[in-house]
Amino acid sequence: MGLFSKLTDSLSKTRKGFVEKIFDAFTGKEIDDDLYDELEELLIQGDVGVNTAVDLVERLREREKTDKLKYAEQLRDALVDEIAKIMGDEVATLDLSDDTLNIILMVGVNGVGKTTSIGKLAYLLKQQGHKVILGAGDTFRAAAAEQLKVWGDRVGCDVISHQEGADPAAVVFDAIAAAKSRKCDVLIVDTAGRLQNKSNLMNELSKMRKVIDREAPGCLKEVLLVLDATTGQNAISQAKIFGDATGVTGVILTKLDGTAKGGVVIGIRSEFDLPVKLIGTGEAIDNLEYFDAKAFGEALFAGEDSLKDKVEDAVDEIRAELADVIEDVQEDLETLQADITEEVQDTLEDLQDTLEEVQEKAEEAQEKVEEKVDEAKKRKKGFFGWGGRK
Ligand SMILES: Nc1nc2c(ncn2[C@@H]2O[C@H](COP(=O)(O)OP(=O)(O)OP(=O)(O)O)[C@@H](O)[C@H]2O)c(=O)[nH]1
Ligand SMILES: [Mg+2]
Repeated sequence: MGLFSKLTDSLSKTRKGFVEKIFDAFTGKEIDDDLYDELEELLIQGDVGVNTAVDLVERLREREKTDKLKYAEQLRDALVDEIAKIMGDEVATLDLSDDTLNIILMVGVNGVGKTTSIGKLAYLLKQQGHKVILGAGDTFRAAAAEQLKVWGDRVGCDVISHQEGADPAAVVFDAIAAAKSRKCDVLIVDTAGRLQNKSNLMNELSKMRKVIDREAPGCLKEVLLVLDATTGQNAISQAKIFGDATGVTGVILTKLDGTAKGGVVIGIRSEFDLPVKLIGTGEAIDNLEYFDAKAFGEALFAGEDSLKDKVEDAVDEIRAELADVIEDVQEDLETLQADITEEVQDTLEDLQDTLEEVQEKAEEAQEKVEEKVDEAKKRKKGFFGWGGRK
């Protein structure tokens, strides 16, 4: 299955729950304030965020005026356009350098998919030729390091870990040393998603950053905020909190496969300066992709036809119907022709029969006449022979 179809597949819930609802609202209606209200409501429900929903409706009201739109279906095409403008058309990349160690820090609240995404990212980078090592910076949760080791085994890369409850900054210190001595060019560090409170979490993250700045200056290339798409609006508020406090450079949006809330990508894109760099589309090792805005937009609206497509489809349908009618008429004509030919043939045959009969009758009559003539001749002969003239 190609990348595009895999993405299309994983966005099927969003398409059904969000895109189709919006497009249904546009069917067979006139453009009026009620339609705009309904659309705004649906966009908010689809988790694009209130500001983005309001912004999109504003853009559409403008488009209605400038493009002189009349029908709801035309507005729908304009919506697809405007969303594409928000999404842009670049394909995300990670900001990695060829000459230094590249450190990637994964942050985000518990359960969003940090550890899983590290495993998948390690696999992706290994495929691209990088030598990857992992640091188990989540020392808060008992099974966290074990979970990362399972991923390390699966991908085939080393994992540096300490005991549960150890200082994560010390893990980072050791992981940097190991990365250098083992000549790895990428170190991905896992972090805890849950601590006693938010300020503890933020302090711990900044302590880890300090160690990186001291031990490997300039090597922290990405701080990736992992957000769970299924949480919709929560993901957007987490982006606000983490983005301000931890110097986040980009977002990994996970679990897009299991949610109808894929519209959240549009919200993150339009409301923050944060690029969505990677998206998680399943639990398997290869279910992580660089975010391709255009492919995402196309996959989101895959199967949803524009007004132009609809007109073209209708014309095609009429053409096909006409062709059917012509074919039927042709068939009827052929049958008619065959019927007539058969009838003419029958009539000809009948005529022939009649002719033959007439002929027979004529022959019979002839024979009879001849017989009569013969008889008469004989009688005449007898008459003269019997006492006739001497
Ligand atoms: N369907 C789906 N599930 C995912 C995806 N990414 C992660 N998960 C699942 O989400 C659950 C939590 O993932 P983890 O990687 O443990 O999350 P975490 O952020 O490390 O959680 P903590 O360590 O508790 O902070 C696991 O069951 C993963 O399999 C995804 O893209 N799609
Ligand atoms: Mg984890």
